Formats: sequence, structure tokens, C-alpha cells
Amino acid sequence: MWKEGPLIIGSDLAILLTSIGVVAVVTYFKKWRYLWTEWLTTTDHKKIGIMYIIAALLMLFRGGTDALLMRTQLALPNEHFLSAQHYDGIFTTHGTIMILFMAMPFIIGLMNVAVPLQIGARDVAFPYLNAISFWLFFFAAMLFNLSFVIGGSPVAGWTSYAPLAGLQFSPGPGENYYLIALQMTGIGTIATGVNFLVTILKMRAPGMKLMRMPMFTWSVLITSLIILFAFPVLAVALAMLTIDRLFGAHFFTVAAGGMPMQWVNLFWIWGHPEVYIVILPAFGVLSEVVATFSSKRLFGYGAMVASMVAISVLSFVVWVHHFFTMGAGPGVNAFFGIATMAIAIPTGVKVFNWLLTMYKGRIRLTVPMLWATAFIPNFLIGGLTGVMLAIAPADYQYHNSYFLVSHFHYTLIGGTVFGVMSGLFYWWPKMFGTHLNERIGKHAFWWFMIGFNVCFLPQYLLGFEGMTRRMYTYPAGLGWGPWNFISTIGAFMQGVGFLLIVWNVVYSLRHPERDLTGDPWNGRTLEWSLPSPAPEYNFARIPVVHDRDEFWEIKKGRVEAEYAEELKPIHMPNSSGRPFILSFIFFVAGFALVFEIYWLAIAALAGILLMLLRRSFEFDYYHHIPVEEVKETEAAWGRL
Ligand code: HEM
Ligand SMILES: [Cu+2]
Repeated sequence: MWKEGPLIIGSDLAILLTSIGVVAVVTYFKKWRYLWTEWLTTTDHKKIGIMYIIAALLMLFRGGTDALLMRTQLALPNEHFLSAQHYDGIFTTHGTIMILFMAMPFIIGLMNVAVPLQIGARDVAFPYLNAISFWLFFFAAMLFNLSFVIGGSPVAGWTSYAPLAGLQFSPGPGENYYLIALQMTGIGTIATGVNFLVTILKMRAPGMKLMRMPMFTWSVLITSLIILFAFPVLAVALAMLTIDRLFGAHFFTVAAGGMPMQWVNLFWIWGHPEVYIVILPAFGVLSEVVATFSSKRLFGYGAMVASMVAISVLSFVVWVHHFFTMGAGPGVNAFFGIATMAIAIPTGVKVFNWLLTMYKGRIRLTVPMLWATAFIPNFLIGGLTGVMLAIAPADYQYHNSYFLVSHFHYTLIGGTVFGVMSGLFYWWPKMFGTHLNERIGKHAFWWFMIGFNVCFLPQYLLGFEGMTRRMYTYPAGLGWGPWNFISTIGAFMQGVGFLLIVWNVVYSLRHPERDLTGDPWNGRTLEWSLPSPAPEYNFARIPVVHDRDEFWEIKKGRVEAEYAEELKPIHMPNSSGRPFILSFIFFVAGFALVFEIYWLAIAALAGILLMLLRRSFEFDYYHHIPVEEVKETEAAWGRL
């Protein structure tokens, strides 16, 4: 690894120094105990949500740095800033990190922050499991990032197609990192799916029928179902490729009777639903934000729910559109092409519902609303180019070109990233009890939003002109230079936008502007009826729900606040260090498997089993918060 040039050594040094710096700062301010008791061992969904989002932002930085390196390399023809091998490693880690370690935790973080508060619950159904999900994701992300420092990155693309990802063409530990890290985070995600499914089905406040749930909660319910059906497929595919690589099986090698196309099918049977897992909750955020800042009831609630259900079903019957060129024949391609186009219908319904929610509303263009409003046209461009790609014969032309690269960035950035940014700014006061600065927020938004279009619009043209994806450099004289140069400028503008978002956070820490009302946006749903940040137990008394926009209706005097119970001691889950330790042992097992150190892997796996056994014999993992303490906390907010 030390042979690979000053860039790598520099980055390794930077990582080392940053790590030492973090440890030194925590030690200097004597914050270890605080970190351990308040954060690393917490089972509180609000804190777990915040940790997910911090990790996601860190990964956005890492993935974004990868992106800027690639765009620098592509800015001019015949560049040699990066070697071909490096470029391969960078687009592989960029894609993998952005999807699995940035978009996913961002979405799951917002789910954690908002869902229990929206449905009148005190936590998720399985708080301890929730902590395990988080730490499995976190240590998986660390394991994946370690590939950069020890042993080398995976280079077979985020899709990791066999046979390229097999032992013959990808020797060394890089690809193992991919397989093991994804397996680890996938286990956590499946647990999250179970957790939120049960939470939403079983823990809603009395009176909150399914058709009274806030739209974000609806989107999370449907997403949890998709997770449960999709992620096991990924787990199986990863396990098969791992067995091929580590133990010499031949699931995916033709020479020994295996079938590489089987990987491609399994990957996308998970992969397509996966893109809906990261977009449906963004739709949910948008529905909340658009209604709140238009000061209107969400238009077409029933149609919104129905279209999300339709999308979730369709998302499982379109996967072949990722490889029309495999040559399955016109019948198969026609089926999958038409199924893909059909998704445009429920998606269009949602777009019209958002527009009609805004129509004649009193619109407030706050930062969350800016991101939400920009989502609509940008995601539309992504969606419509998706319909173009779904025309199978035409896809023979677009396939794996920059047209595709631009298409999926329009959905993943214009959709998911804009959606989670909207959600982050929207729920920020609820998470931290302070406001982000609106002026800096607006600057950040415009830099990002304009930069995004400057970066990716030209890539559609590059696709038409024949530039293919995963191309590390290109000759002069094809006319691709100018568009690529413009695209790179746009990428750096997004970098400025990101830095402004970080600056906004720092600025707001230095000049805190407290939110004392708990309801800074004049919100409609239950989370805004609580103080910011919500107390540990969320609701001192569980409310009874009468309306979709319960809190709004209470404020308008059309509904009277009602509680399901008198004040009584509140039953809360204990903190525990075990989810952290368990996941760390997973990390050790993962590291051992990556480098095929079997004695260590077996020892660590035995350790995991012991931890699970130990947990089965643990009986008191709850405590009660006495009424007096609840009264005091509420009184400090001037409540009760
Ligand atoms: C500043 C914003 C971004 C820029 C400038 C950027 C740029 C790039 C570039 C240059 C490539 C490689 C294209 C190629 O050579 O084939 C790429 C690939 C990719 N990007 Fe991004 N990207 C950005 C954000 C994102 C985000 C937010 C996501 C996901 C949430 C994402 C997901 C992907 C994926 C999945 C690939 C494909 C990797 C592969 O081919 O294996 N990107 N991006
Ligand atoms: Cu797809």
C-alpha cells in the first residue's frame, strides 16, 4: 500500500492524524464517560437517529471526496492525475459508500428521529436491537473504509459483478471487504426493517388508525416491508460470492459449471427495491414538509398511500431493466420495460399531489421547503430519463453510458439527497432544540442545487456522444472535453454547498438560537406538540388521536387534546454497552474473514454466540422513571 504514491500516503497520514486528534480532544475535555454513557450505550431512538445522521454526513464527506477526485481526473482529456487502477477503486468505494453507508443511514436516521414521535410512542418496539442495528452499520462502515488503509480497495464496481469480482480477476482482500462489510450492515438493516414494521403496526397511540398516520410514517412502514423482502436476497448473494472466494466454490464461475448471470440477477432483485428503500422515505419527508410550509392539509392522502403501495409492489418486478443487453429476448425485455414505465404512473400521482398541496397554500420558502421544492423538478428529470432507459431497444444505446450515470444521480441526489436534506433541516430543531441559520442554509442550498445541475446535465449529452461509464480517461478530439470540464466545475460547486452546510452547523453551535416553543414551523403532526428536544420518554402521557393532522387541529381548536392515561411511572429501556461490544466483535470477525485469518474469525464468531446467549439470560433491562421526575421535567418546560 505504501507504493501507491504520495496521494495515498497523504490520505493515510490524514486519517491517522485525525484519529489521534479525535482521541486527544475527547481526552482533553474529559468526555469519555459522557460519550460512553450518553451515546455509545444509548438505546434511545432519538440519540441513535442523531448518530446515524452524523455517520451519514461523515460518509457523504468521504464519498464526496471520492467524487471530486474522479471529476478532477475527468476534467480534461488524457489526464494522469489518477491511474486506471485507482480510478476503479474510487468509483467502487464512491458508489458503495454513497448507497449503503450514506443514503441508507441518513434515511434510517430520520426514521429513528421522527417515527416514534409522530405516532405517539416512547421508543421503537425493540430499542436494544435498534442499537445493534446502528453499531453493526457503524462498524461495517469502518471496516469498509479500512480497505483504503490496509490491503487495498475493492475495484469491481459497486455492483460487484461476477466474474470480475471473483478470485481470478480480483485477487487480494479488496473484494472481501466489500462482501463482509455489506453483509454486516445488511444484517443490521434487516433488523431495522423488523423493528419499524412492529413499531408502526403495534405502537401507535390510541385512535391513530392506519389512515390517520402521518405520511412519513406511512412511507417508513412500506419501506420496512421492502427491506424485509429485498435484503435477504442480498445476504444470500453476498454469502454465495464469499463462499466462492474464500472456500473455492463455483456458484458464479462458468468454467466449473457456475453462472455469473445469477449474481447479476440476485444483485438487482435486491438492488432495484433498494433504490426505492432510499427514495420512499424521501417522498415521505417531502409530503410532511410541503404540507407544513404550505399551511395546508396534504392533498390526496389516500392516493399517496395507494401509490406508495403500488410502487413497492412494482419495485420487485423491474430488476431486469438493469441488464436488457444481457439478451434475454424481446418478450422478457418487453415485460420488464413496461413494468418499469408503469412506475411512472404512481410517481406522477405523488408529484401532482405535492403540487396541489402547494396550490393556493400560504407558502413559506424556508430552507427545508427550498430543498423540497427543488426535489420535484430534479427528481422529475431523473424519473423521465429513467422512462427513456426503460425502452429496451433504446437502452442498447444508453446502457452504461454517461446518460445512465446522469440518470441515477438525478434520482439519488435530486431525489434522495434533496429529500434527506429537507428532512434534516426540518427536524433539526426537534433533534437539538436549536435552529440552523436560514441565511447560510439558503446559500448552501443554492450552491448545491445549481452545482448539481451544472455537474450532471452535461453528462446526458456526454452519454449521447458515446462516453461510457467507468472510463478513467478519454482522448482529446472527441469533443467530450468541454462538457466534462463544465461538469467538474459543477461537482466542486456542490462541494462548496456541502462545506456551507457544515459551516451552518458550526455557526449554529457557536450562536445557538434556542427553540423554546417545540413548534418552530407551525407543524401539523404530533412531534411538534413536544418540547425541543423531546424528553427521554417523549410523551409524559400518551395522547389519543382524532385526526390526521392532530396537532394542527388542536391548535385550531377543532379537536380537544385528550390523553389515554393519567401520569404514571414510565417504563423505559436501560442503556447497554453490549450492542457496541457485540458489533465490535463482528468487526473483528469481519476483519479476520477479509484476511482469511480463520482462527481469529472462529474465536470472534464464538464470542458473538456467547454474547447472544448472555443476552438470553438477561431479564431486567427496563427501568421506571418516577412520576415526580416526569413532573419536574415537564414543569421545566412549563407543561402539565
Ligand atoms: C457531489 C456529488 C457527486 C458527484 C460529483 C458524483 C460523481 C460520480 C462519478 C464521477 C462517478 C463515476 C462515473 C463513472 O466513471 O462511471 C459516480 C458513480 C456513482 N455514483 Fe456518484 N457522485 C456524486 C454523488 C453521489 C451520490 C449522492 C450517490 C448515491 C446516493 C452516488 C452514487 C453513485 C453510484 C452508485 C455510482 C456508480 C459506481 C459504479 O459505477 O460502481 N453518487 N459518481
Ligand atoms: Cu432499477
